[in-house]
Amino acid sequence: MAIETKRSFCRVCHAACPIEVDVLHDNGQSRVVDVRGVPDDPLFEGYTCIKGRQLPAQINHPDRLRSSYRRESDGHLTAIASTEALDEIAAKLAAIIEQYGPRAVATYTGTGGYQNSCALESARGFHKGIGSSSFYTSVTIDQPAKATAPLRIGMWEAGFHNFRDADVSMAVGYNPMVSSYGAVGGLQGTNPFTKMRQAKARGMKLIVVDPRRTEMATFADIHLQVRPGEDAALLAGFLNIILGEGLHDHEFCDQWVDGLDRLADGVAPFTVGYVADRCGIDGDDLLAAAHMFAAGTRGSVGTGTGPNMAPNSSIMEHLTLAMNIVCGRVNREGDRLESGLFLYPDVPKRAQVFGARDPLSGPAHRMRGMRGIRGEMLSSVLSEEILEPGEGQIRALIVNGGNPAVAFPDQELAMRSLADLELLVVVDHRMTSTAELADYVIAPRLSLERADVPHLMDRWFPAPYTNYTDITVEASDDVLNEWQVFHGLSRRLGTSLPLAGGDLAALAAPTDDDVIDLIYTGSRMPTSEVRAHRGEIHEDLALVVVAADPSATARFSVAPDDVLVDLVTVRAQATGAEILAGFDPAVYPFRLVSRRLKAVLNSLGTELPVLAKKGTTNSAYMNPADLAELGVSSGDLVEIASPTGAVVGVCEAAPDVRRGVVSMAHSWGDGSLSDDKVRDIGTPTSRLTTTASGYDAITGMVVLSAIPVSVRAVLEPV
Ligand SMILES: Nc1nc2c(c(=O)[nH]1)N[C@H]1C(S)=C(S)[C@@H](COP(=O)(O)OP(=O)(O)OC[C@H]3O[C@@H](n4cnc5c(=O)[nH]c(N)nc54)[C@H](O)[C@@H]3O)O[C@H]1N2
Ligand SMILES: Nc1nc2c(c(=O)[nH]1)N[C@H]1C(S)=C(S)[C@@H](COP(=O)(O)OP(=O)(O)OC[C@H]3O[C@@H](n4cnc5c(=O)[nH]c(N)nc54)[C@H](O)[C@@H]3O)O[C@H]1N2
Ligand code: SF4
Ligand SMILES: [Mo]
Repeated sequence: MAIETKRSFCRVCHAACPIEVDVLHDNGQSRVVDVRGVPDDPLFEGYTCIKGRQLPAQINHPDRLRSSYRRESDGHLTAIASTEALDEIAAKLAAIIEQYGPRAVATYTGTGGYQNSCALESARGFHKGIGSSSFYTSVTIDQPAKATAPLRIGMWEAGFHNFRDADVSMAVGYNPMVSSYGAVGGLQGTNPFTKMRQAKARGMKLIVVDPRRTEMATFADIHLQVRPGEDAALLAGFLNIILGEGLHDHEFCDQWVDGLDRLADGVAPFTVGYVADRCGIDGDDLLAAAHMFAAGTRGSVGTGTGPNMAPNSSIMEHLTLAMNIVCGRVNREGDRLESGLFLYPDVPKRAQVFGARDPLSGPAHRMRGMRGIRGEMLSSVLSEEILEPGEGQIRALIVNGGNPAVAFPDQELAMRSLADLELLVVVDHRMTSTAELADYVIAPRLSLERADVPHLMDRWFPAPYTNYTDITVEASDDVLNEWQVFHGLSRRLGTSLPLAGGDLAALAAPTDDDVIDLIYTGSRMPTSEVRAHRGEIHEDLALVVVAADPSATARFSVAPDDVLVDLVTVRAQATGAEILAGFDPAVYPFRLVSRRLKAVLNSLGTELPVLAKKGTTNSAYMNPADLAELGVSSGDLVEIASPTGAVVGVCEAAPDVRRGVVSMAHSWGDGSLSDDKVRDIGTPTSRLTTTASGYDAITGMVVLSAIPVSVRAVLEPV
């Protein structure tokens, strides 16, 4: 028996915290027994969270799926070899492509797939090979306006100001202390509490806009505890103050911005009194926050899932970018960028605008005139693409580390569509509500069984930092890295799987490292060098902004016609909730907002004993005064109803939640569409959401936060 300690990084969420892993070697068998942070890591300084520290429990879990399964005609699942599963799936895909064409084959890469640097790109390559545009990911039910808003307004090649040297930072609806997510230019989840304390110590001012007094808001100089769903009006109000008082960066705007006067006119009706009233905040606080932001010299405003899931998300994101632009919060020549962007091509970062373009340029959906974004189709439309007969109907779906049965909008519709498929393949290590509907389940290698690079954080690390992990422990079961699924299918179908460096399908038996090399071919730092620099900051390789091309003429477009129309539309609403059909303010006085919980990652977590101790239900957190008015106490059941659905939740008094707000995590419960077991498994808030109204005209994003709801006590027993 011997214990070997290895370095790796956690991939439960995107944050990629470096870890030390103890592997016990005993009788030819290897087992992960402990995981800790790495105290001498220069960026994370030992930081990990409770989820990451449960990696041994996850990898060794008795219920973990360790082989592939096939659904038999009597409905039960039989364990089969993965090669047999891939043979049968490939044969079915070939028949579906033959009968309906390649568009009928879709994949959906969810949050689980996203944590593997090889999963997403191999799925994308698989689609290119078979010629199917039906490529879906969780991005389009997360914050799709982040991809489209910069197209509509234009981009600054060198990006907005960073957090590390900001003298003011404004966070609209994100909470990195729990989520590890940070808006671009915001606090990233690499040791967030320490980094926030350091920023405050150097005098940074913080403005937080959130209906909840979040862990982040406790550090704020000004916390605008807004009524949810009115952020577009709020940001228009900020711009009205800034432009009205001439607090913007005149010189920068003269050189780089088109439409400033039109924007000023467009936001003029969003007066302090109007906005304060609509958002339920104090007008003086709004003025103080706008002055505080404008008085800064460095630092930016960024948004998270809260406002991006709320009504009016595209115009909200546009106004956020516009605030940074008019205040000139862009990196100038000679400025240093935070991250090193080592895994992506070495493109010089110039101090100039990349002009606006049509955000609606992706492949067409068959519904509502929607279009995909940057080569991806919209997950908010996937259920309808499955159910709607006719040419292009989706008949086969490969779910790659996702759980649409509880995560997709309109749970009833999502369940019906999953059941309607001719072929559903789920790659997951757990028997999720989605896997329960699958024709085939393929068990994946888990993170410590894969080689990887931190492909998401490479763009977001607040320092030019690289990391890499080998396979920490060899998997002993018949489990596959996600790329092996797509590689195996492509080879059986005889199609290519193009990656940046060549065709993966041309290789008979590639390794994880071969795949990483093919995906990141042409990267700023060659993968061979990345492998040699694990957990290192490269100050000497920091990206420094270069001068604009003297011939650069592109300018930001802050007030195109459609933005002005959007502003008129928002101003005409009494509340953002109006965009949902069936909304009646008298019937639905509350707003249900999304949130993240420390111990779980969307639907992942409570299968692990330590995490289950943190709670087995997604409590409906509400202000104690609201509970008192409803005549309920913590632990009581409440029925929460929106215009299109209802759930039963367990309420919990939370003084940090604004009155009139229900703060509840998503993707809990199961596919049963009932809440008999709500105390044990929670309930999916997706049942309260709809794809039929309120969706964003550009991104198709549906309202997943600031959902208008009624709340009433439920008499037990349920
Ligand atoms: N109402 C409402 N709906 C929402 C949201 C909300 O706030 N409110 N949030 C939205 C957002 S932001 C997102 S991202 C989506 C989430 O939607 P999904 O990504 O579809 O849901 P998850 O529960 O994260 O599913 C991830 C799955 O990956 C599996 N998994 C974990 N590790 C691995 C691995 O290594 N390999 C494989 N193959 N699988 C693995 C897990 O077991 C889990 O079942 O939900 C969206 N839906
Ligand atoms: N521990 C943990 N970490 C996670 C996840 C998890 O489930 N658990 N999920 C991961 C995923 S998939 C994602 S996308 C990221 C998301 O990362 P974040 O965007 O940081 O997500 P949250 O922590 O939910 O923060 C959203 C905040 O928005 C607020 N909010 C809700 N509605 C509104 C609104 O209408 N207006 C305003 N201004 N605020 C509003 C909520 O109160 C909440 O504090 O987190 C990732 N990290
Ligand atoms: S924040 Fe937690 S779950 Fe995410 S990578 Fe770090 S340790 Fe893992
Ligand atoms: Mo997400």
